[in-house]
Amino acid sequence: MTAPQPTKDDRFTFGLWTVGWQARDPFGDATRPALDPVESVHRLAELGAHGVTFHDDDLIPFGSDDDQRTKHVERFKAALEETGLVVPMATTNLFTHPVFKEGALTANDRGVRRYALRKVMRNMDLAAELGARTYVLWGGREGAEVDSAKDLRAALDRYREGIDTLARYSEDRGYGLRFALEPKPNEPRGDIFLPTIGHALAFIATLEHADLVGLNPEVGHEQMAGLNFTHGIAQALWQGKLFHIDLNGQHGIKYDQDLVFGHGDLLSAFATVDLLEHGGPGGGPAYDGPRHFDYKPLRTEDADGVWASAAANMRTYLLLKERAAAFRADPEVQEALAAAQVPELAQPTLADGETHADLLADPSAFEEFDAEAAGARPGGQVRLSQLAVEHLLGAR
Ligand code: GLT
Ligand code: MN
Ligand code: MN
Repeated sequence: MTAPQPTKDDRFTFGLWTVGWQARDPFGDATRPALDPVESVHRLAELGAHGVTFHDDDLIPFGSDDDQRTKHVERFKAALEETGLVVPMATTNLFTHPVFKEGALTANDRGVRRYALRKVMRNMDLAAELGARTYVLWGGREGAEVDSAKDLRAALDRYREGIDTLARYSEDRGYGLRFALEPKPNEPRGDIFLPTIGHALAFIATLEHADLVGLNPEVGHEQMAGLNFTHGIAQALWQGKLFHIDLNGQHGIKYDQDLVFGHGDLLSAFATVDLLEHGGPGGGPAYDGPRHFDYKPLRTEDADGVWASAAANMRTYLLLKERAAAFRADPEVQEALAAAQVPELAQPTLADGETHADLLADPSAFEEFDAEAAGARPGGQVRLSQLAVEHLLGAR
C-alpha cells in the first residue's frame, strides 16, 4: 500500500509540548534532551504538518524577563514565517509551577486565582497576535484529593467566574477567541473538575458567554473514564461545541497514556475518523477544525524516534481516513446499513404536524402493532461490525 503523505491541507497540528516532551515521569528522569521550539517548527513543517500549538511556558520559560520573552517570541515568529506553519490554538500552563499545587482558577487562595487569570490573559495577548482562533483551558490542577479541603460548589462558581472574565477580556480586546475546555477525569489531581465531556457541556450552559465556550475533548481522557470517545464528540458536534480536538491513543482505564493516535483502541479510532470525515451533511466532514495530536513519544524513543512518532500520528489518521472512505463507498456496507435500518433513524418519530393526540388515535402505533414480530426482526449489526473490521484490516 502506498503511504499517504500529509500535506498542509490535512490541517494536522501538534503541541510543542508533545514532541518536546523529555520523558520525565514520576518514576524516572528525562531520557531525551530539551528540544528548541524553533527546531520543532522546522521538523514538523518538513513532515507535512499545518501548525503548532503551545503553552506560554513551552515557548517562554517560566520567570523569563521582558527582554528574554521578546527574544523567544521573535525567534518563534521567524520560524513560523520561514515554514508557513500557523498557530491555530494556544493555551496556558496552570499546572507545573508549585504555585498551582492546590488549583489555579479554583484555588482556595484568592491571590493564586488572580495570578492565574493574569497568566492566561498575558498569553491570550500573544495568542491573538499570532492569529490563534481557539484558546484551550485544561484544568489539570483544578480538583482535589481531599473532598473536605474544597468547597466543591464554590469551586464551580470560581471556575465560571474565571472563564466569564476571560471571555469578556477577549471580547473587549477584539481578539475573537473561542475557548475550548478540555475534560479529564483525574491525573494530576485525584479528581479533576469537569471530568468528562458531559460535565463540561452542562457547565458551559451556565456561562455568561456560553456561545464563545466549547470543548477540546481528548481521546484518552474519555477512555480513562471508560467512556466512548466517538459518542462524546458526536454529542459535542450535535450541540455545536466541538471547537477543537486532541487525538491520541489509550488502552482502557489506566493512567493517561497519550499514545500515538490509533495505537490504543484502533476500532474506536476508526469510528472517530469516520465521524469526523463522514458524519456531516451529505456524508461530508462533520468537523472542519485542526486535527490536533496531543501525544507523548514513548520514553523509550530517542530524537529520531520522536519524529518517527510524530509522522506516525498523521500517517495513521490518513490511513484511517482512506479506510473509512472505502467502508462508506462499499455497496455491501450501504446494503448492510439499510438492512440494520440505520438511515431510518433520521426520520422523525412523529409525522409532520402530527401531535400526541394523533399518535393516540393511530391504532397501528399500538393496538395493532405487532411487538412480537418487531422483537424478532433481524439485527444485522454484527455484519456491519465485521465489515468495518475487514475494511480496517485491508481485507476488502
Ligand atoms: C497537558 C495535558 C494535555 C492538555 C495540554 C493543554 S497540557 O499535557 O496532559 O491533555 O491538552 O494544557
Ligand atoms: Mn492526555
Ligand atoms: Mn490534551
